Amino acid sequence: MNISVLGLGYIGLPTAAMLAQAGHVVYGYDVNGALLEELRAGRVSIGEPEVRALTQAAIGTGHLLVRDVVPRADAYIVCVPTPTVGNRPDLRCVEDAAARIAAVAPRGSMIVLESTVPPRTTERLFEAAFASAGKPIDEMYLAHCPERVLPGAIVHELRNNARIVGGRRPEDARVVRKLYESFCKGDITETDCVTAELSKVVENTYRDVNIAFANELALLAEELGVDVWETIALANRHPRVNILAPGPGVGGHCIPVDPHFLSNANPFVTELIQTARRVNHRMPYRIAHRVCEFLRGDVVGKKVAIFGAAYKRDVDDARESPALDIFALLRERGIETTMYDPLVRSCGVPLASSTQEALREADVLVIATDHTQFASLEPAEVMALMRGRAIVDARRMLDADRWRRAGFDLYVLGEKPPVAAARAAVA
Ligand code: SAJ
Repeated sequence: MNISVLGLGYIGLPTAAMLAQAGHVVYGYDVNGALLEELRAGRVSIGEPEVRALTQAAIGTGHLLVRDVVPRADAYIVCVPTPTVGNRPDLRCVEDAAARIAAVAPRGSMIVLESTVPPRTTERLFEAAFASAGKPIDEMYLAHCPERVLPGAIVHELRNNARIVGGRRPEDARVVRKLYESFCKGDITETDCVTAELSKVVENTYRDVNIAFANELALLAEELGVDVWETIALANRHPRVNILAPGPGVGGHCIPVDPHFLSNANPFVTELIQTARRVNHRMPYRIAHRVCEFLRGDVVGKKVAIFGAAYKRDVDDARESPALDIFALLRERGIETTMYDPLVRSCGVPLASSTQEALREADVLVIATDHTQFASLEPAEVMALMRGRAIVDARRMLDADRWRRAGFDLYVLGEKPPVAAARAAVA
């Protein structure tokens, strides 16, 4: 089959490469000309190592071809961003993709929207685009097949995850399912468009609500002097309980965004969803507050080092990262703050180039992201560089006993305080 993939980002590029590997001829299109140039030259600078390898192989075999315009094809797969602006969905990229497809799609072609969208978006936008182009949408096969891959394991999940194909009509789902069967080993379930749209947004909202519950428990457990991590581990031994982990907030381009698609649909019946969002949104404030407690309000001349800019462990992506919020909050309070992340290349704030540079003369170290690399930090080396002895571990990543034995004063989110430890670590 000839397939046009629109949007060559975190989802579109590996999907295009996977389709090419499955034997299709894939045309990759993106509005970012610089990205197209890079790909044309065989350079793949975005994505995880497995994604880069798969893409390079697909370009090498000639099955993945980069195009400046959307070509005619048997199938179109849309993987463009759907952000929120002021908590409201911004669907301009989907509208643009729909117009480009409507201009070229021959009769009988398949159109699949993978981008996460508010319920009822797929049919509404594509029907409008085809009406504007003067083409009957009934002659196309239209479906929403939401992407579900976990950043950090994209290639594996693209190949193995179960998929939902929501067709505009039952036959649309049936036809599109065949395309996905050509590269996806997971179960594929057919449904209608709006159910597929809703189920995707619900998956991410469920996770947001679950994490908010864990975060609320962490703060409550601190008040009660109980360890939330032990409490959650014990509760999760119940066969029907699965509470996620507390942390400094919820980042990434999906989970903090998608619940707004539901609360926008009806603000009056989505109170739980909105509250969960607020609980998670305020976590960076709690972490910044803990830092200020260590500094005892005296911020003049003080320095804080934040380790981790990425929104979660072992990814290079800092979109919506709570670490950036903590950074901004500390800076707003007049505290000199540096940030270090071995994986993130750019995130809108200057990053220190080494652990040494970030830690030198720091009064407080904040662990905002639990990158595997940070596990090898040595207390003695950190102590030799820092001026203070205070650590805020928002991920419970460090071996607290070991660091305390080495002389550090640690605050660990949700941990039972060791003793009413005098927070005298900052000189
Ligand atoms: N987080 C916690 N506690 C946890 C788990 C996560 O605080 O127990 C935080 C992370 O640190 C991170 C944020 O939540 O800041 C989101 O991370 P994540 O790993 O939960 O999710 P994403 O955004 O990387 O990927 C999610 C996935 N959705 C679900 O698991 C339901 C993925 O499968 C989706 O494809 C992806 O969103 C998407 O693109 O929609």
